[in-house]
Amino acid sequence: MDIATTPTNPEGNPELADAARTPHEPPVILREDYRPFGWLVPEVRLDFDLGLTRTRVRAELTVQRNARADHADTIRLNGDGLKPLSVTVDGAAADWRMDGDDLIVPLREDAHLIAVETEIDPTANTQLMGLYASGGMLCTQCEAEGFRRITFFPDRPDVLSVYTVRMHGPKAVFPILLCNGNRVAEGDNDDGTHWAEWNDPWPKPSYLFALVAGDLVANSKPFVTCSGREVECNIWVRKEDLARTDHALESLHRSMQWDEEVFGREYDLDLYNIVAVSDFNMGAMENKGLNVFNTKYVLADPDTATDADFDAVEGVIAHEYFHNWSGNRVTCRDWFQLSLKEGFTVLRDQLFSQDMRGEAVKRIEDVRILRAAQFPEDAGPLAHPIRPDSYREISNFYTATVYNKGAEVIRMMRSMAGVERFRAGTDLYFDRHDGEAATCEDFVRAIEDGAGLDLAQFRLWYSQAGTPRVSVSQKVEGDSLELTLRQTVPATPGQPDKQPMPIPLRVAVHSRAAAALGAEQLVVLAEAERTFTLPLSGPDPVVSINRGFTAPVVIERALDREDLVFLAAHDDDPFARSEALQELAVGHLVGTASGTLSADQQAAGEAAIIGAFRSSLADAALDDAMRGELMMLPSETYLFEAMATGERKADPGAIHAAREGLKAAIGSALADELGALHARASAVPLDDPAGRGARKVKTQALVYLAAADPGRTAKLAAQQYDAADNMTDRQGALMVLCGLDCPERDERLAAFHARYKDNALVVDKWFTLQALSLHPDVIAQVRALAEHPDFTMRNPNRVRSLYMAFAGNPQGFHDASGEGYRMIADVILALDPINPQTAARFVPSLGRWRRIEPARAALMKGELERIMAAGKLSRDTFEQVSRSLE
Ligand code: 0A1
Ligand code: ZN
Repeated sequence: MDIATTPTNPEGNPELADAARTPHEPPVILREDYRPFGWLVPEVRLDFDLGLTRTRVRAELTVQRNARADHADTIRLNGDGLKPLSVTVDGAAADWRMDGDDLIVPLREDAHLIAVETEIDPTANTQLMGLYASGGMLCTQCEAEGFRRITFFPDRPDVLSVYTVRMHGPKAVFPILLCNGNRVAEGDNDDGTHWAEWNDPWPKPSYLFALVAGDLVANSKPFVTCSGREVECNIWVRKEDLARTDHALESLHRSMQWDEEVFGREYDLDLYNIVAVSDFNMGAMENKGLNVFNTKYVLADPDTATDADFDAVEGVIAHEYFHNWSGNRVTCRDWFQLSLKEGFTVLRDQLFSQDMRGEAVKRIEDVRILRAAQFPEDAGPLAHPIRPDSYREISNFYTATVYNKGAEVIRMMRSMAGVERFRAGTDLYFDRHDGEAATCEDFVRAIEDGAGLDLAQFRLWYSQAGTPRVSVSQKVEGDSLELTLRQTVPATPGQPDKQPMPIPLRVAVHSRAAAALGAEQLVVLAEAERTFTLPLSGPDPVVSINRGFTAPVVIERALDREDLVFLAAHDDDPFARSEALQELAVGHLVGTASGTLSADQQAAGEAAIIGAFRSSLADAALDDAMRGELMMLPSETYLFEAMATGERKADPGAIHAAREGLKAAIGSALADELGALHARASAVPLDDPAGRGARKVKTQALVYLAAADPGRTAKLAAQQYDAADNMTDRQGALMVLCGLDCPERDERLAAFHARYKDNALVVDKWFTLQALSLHPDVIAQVRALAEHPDFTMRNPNRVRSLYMAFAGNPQGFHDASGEGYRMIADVILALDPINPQTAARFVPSLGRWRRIEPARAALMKGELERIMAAGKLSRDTFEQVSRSLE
């Protein structure tokens, strides 16, 4: 069924909606059906009587007729699993009724006060949406539609209210009571309970509401804003975690400063609270003045967190902080506009991290993520535009497309406008829409007006799904180069025909013979085909294209091996250098896996890659952080994408064998150089400014050496493990050991668990390292780990640490027996009744079946059909599985 055309509408005629679906088929919500809500809710008062298994909620809503909406004689208050205990309008019992989960209240006048009481059981809330218990504390998650699990409310982002919240509960259980905004009053009662009242002066949608009650301590440090206001910044954690919060607090301060300097945004409350919780479906949540974070993105010290973990903490802290303007002060009109806040905020956090840690390496990392997560999504059954047109369950649209491609689309506007004009555009956007619930169209118009760009055709990036492919051909004409670019945007579900989109590409024409580098310029390919005339910098021109990855596209071209080697060694754009090496490896590996290379081509390809590796190992001008990037081969997922073009399908077994073969060839040809690199890097102390890069290449060296000589490398990896004074080295060594069949593996795994058994985040690493390993028995090992006393389906981090890691292990997941597929399907079925949001996130791995060779494809599809046949699926899982089978 084509979901985009299913004739159902939740705000429309309920009889029609019900008739159009089977009992298990949730309705489709369409972007074009948006209507303003009939009522404004300028003020909300909430009163919580808190308990872990019983919380009473009394809500008072001041409502006023919305002059901009059609007249309504009722108000629909969304609910999810709630029963109204009492409903009054202006103090008198109301004549309410239920429509499904929603409460319908008749209203006659233009303004009313509605009061509703509900009761909830936070401990029974395993979905972790709404108010739930985690490790003895209470916390909330309301985005996207969790507030309706707390109280009846118009739970949509275009209803903005000022909240006043009173919390009351036993002081011994909940010594700390937090909510959005500022604490305005607090007090103790004689019966061992206490209370606090909070007020948030900034009108906000219900999805930004948050409440936390628990036994917490804070790491605090004030931040003074550019206008001289002091902001109290707190990171709240359990007492035993306090020592690992400095990095998060410093990251928050750096983010606050950066947003003032780079986007002109100042913080707007006197308090900024961040709370870490160990049960959380996602990374973190930007609730106004009270962010709730997964512990994974708060806690870090060198003994328990890797360098990559430190970066992730900094990036997520920044992301949530930046939402205060891009998301909270200017929010989304409806959930179809999600990329308005998410795409923009991802771009902002990427630019921040580039400034903190270096542009080139961060850009390479971000592109790697885009290719690993978003390109496959855009090429599969779940492809959708960054501004989707329909959904059944909005939680399924917190995707790499909305987030990461959304960021790339805004980055393209920035590249076309230039940094200063782009800033004028974002200034205008914030000025124009402050306090509003805006649309993607509002954003584009503000950039057009503020930056002086014509984005008429560019808007197609918001409505068309699919990764454009740009093919390149070239011809020398006198002293110029004629560069012909052709674009196609592939068909995606519901979008068979596409129009050409403006594609900005930074290009330079180098000369191999003269070893000369050409000047860079920006070209914009807006037509299906166009020829650009560019100056030559000498004979033998080599085009460096999509430098810095200006556009999220696939470049198709057949460059000579020698040209790629030249670019890998000499291009002045570091991104383009790494790209050339990737291109070299992709061509060789896909050719090897599909059996299209002659023995000579095979040998020459391998020699070229080894030569390029040797040059980057020897290049004294490179720092280790960049060298580490150049040493990374394309991932197997990315190789699947490259192999599955046209009629050709991806063969996971052949790709895996080709990639492992290349690793072994590199490891044996460069054994001396890699051994020397490992020794040099091992001598760099932890706190040395060069330490991070050194740690990165140290483990990289082990990876190649292990593929070539497992026995010797097991000893070296065990030495690295034993000598480690930080988690980066320890985890790197253990990762390599996990793929080997040797006694060192089991000994170090046991030692690691014994050392960290009380630290949940590190135990997660212990599960992940084994689930991701190259060990031939990985499936049996994962099965055994699921029986380990530390494993539980109730904690999303733990579930992901084992099963999400396994679903991302190409060798195990794509085992020809189909056992990997079965295991993931079993997880989806077991998890769906407990936590549907997390269950549905496993579906895309099976959903890629159409691009995989027929034997495995049949097994994958069979598992999806088995899930579908089980019936009684959540909205989340139903939507993902049904789209994957269409
Ligand atoms: N807005 C958050 C992401 C988020 C979305 C849904 C959630 O529900 C479980 C939680 C968090 C962000 O972009 O950081
Ligand atoms: Zn976000």
